[in-house]
Amino acid sequence: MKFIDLRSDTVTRPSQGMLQAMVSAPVGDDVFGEDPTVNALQERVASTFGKESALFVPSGTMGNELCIKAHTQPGDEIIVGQDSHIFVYETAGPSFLAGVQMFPLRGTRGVLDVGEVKHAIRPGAYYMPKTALICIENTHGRSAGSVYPLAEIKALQQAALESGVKLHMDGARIWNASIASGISVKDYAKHVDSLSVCFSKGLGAPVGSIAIGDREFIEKVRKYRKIFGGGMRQVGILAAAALYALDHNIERLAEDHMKAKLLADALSAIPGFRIDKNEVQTNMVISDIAGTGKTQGEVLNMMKSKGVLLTSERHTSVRAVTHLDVSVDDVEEAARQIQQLFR
Ligand code: TLP
Repeated sequence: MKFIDLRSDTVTRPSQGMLQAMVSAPVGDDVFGEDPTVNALQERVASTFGKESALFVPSGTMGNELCIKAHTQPGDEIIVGQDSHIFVYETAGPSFLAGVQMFPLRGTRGVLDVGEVKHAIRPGAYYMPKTALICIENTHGRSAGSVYPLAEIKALQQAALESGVKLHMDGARIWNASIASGISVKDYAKHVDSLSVCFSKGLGAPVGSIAIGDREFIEKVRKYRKIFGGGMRQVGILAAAALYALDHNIERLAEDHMKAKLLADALSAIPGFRIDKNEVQTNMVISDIAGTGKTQGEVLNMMKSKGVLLTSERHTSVRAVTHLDVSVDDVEEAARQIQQLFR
């Protein structure tokens, strides 16, 4: 059976063009800083984001965790969204790897309330943890890929500056945010101290993320990357895939966003499915299926039996993510199959 795989935009396979770029990439030992393709990628990304420096890393999780480690000291506190990837899906990495405590704030569609953040920043008493960092996520995965408004980021930057706290953006899907909002990645980056962004999500590369910040910060990240075991050797073959993705796969994200809207319209017409269509701003659709009277597992299995793969989200929802390996026809077919199941 051919599956229409909507579990994540991480499931894409490198295209022929991307594979070609990978096999013909000049490479060298990147732990010595001698891989020309990695160096080209890092320079290009730093310049695109308007920052001094960038460092290629194996995964989005490592990008976030390295930035957290480099911004903090053990015993510090970091403010995170309670629905953020860092808080929910990185298996307490900040506590495990950086020895920091996380202070989760509720947020609305992943957007932290600036007043709450200000209250959460510790006053600097010796008997309290030091607030070192605020982390935000753009787009926000658990809110179906909704975009973090620039005005909110600016307000957080201001609050962070006033308190001597750093601001980090988990920009795993920053290009989806940029295409949807029309705001350049440079304009997002201007208001944060560091970012971790991924080539292995909507951009369709098989592996790879990059940490971005000022030179001194990235030198710290480089040291911790070695400690965390993320120093790689002739990794230009992966950087080549990332460069190819930057050249070919950014503008087309608009098509993924269109496919998500199409799917949201179709699924929201199904009795028992509830979708917050305001959330559907990029390439994800989260449907609350409690109204079908079936469990998440039952719904996912029913869909799978019809060749459509989704994932679970929270307790009673399922998530679909559009990407470059599912066509408009595939998405229409998936919608048809799901509609038939629940008619
Ligand atoms: N997210 C995955 C799952 O882990 C949930 C997905 O399918 O969406 N930040 C954000 C916002 C992410 O969504 C992800 C991956 C990461 C970081 C981590 O990236 P990787 O998987 O490369 O470590």
